[in-house]
Amino acid sequence: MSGIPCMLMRGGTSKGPFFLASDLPSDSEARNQAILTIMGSPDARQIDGMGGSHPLTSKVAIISPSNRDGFDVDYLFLQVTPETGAISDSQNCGNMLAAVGPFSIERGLVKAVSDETAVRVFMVNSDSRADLIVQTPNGNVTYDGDTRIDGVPGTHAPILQNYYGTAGAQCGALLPTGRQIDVIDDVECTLVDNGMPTVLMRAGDLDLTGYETPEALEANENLKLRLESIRLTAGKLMKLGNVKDMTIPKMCLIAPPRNGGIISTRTFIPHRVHQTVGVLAAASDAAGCMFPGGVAASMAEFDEMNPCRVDIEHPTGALTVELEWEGETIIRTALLRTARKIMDGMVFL
Ligand code: NQM
Repeated sequence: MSGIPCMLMRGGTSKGPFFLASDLPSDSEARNQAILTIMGSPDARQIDGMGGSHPLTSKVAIISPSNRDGFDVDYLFLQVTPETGAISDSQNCGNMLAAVGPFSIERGLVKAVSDETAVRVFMVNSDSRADLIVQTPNGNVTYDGDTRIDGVPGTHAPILQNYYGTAGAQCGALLPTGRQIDVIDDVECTLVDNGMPTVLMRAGDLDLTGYETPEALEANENLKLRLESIRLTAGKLMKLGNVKDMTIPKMCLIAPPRNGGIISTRTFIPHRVHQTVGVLAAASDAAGCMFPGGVAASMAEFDEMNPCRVDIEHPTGALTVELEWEGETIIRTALLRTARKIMDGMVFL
């Protein structure tokens, strides 16, 4: 039996197999069936496949040369839910995106030009653009460097991400309902989409501190039921339709910052709790916190000298996001990630 070429990569705080689209079946049903076999789903332990038994390690990236003007590659992200085997393309993933740069160079889709190489990515899931700067000393990708990101041990080469067109990418507007606050099931929420549809809620309004561990939050069955009810209504208000089987919107509990950031977060993605925070989720959190009439207004703390460069605190540190506003909307979101090639070889069905 012949295998399928596959590179296992860590992108930011996520991990998963990367494929060239041309190495997978072109029919999407056959492709999804192959992906389930490769990941080992449906099965919570994903014991018979490459999946890591958690949404953050049950992710797949599919890359192809881009036919679009001004882009090098197209990036399709698929989220596999380990236990159910649901495969969703409704969300994007900014963590996996970090590894799209080095993968595209390693597979020869983009030629390394100098010590740094730009990779212009069309993000299929959100119909938007990201430019990545990859370290390529002497024309070769390096993963070694001094950059540390919270949630990943050690240091690695930096990958700069610049996102364009994320405001309203999935919901049509940065504030999909046109309001800074919506009340759902008696809980005040700010519904925001700066690349990841997100529902911001004050942890205190749900009788929490907002500093609980992901494990404690996941063990709170009553909370999970309340959040799912809010999420289903929010999905409709955010023009996403019935989100029952979708991994968006993300549910973010906020609390006052404790370590110099603008806000502290705990994010349900949407049923497990993130050990850190998603990249585009952080971009959405940052944007949502800046609305003077939003749920974060009473607790967000900004650096007056640099109000658009903010740290989003999460369970294991913080993620720095820079937002460039033009009037009422955001035209560029920037942040730093790292990535690593873990394995390159063949995967068997
Ligand atoms: O928000 C997890 C992750 C993500 C998504 C999730 C992500 C993003 O951390 O851009 O990166 O929210 O499902 O990989």
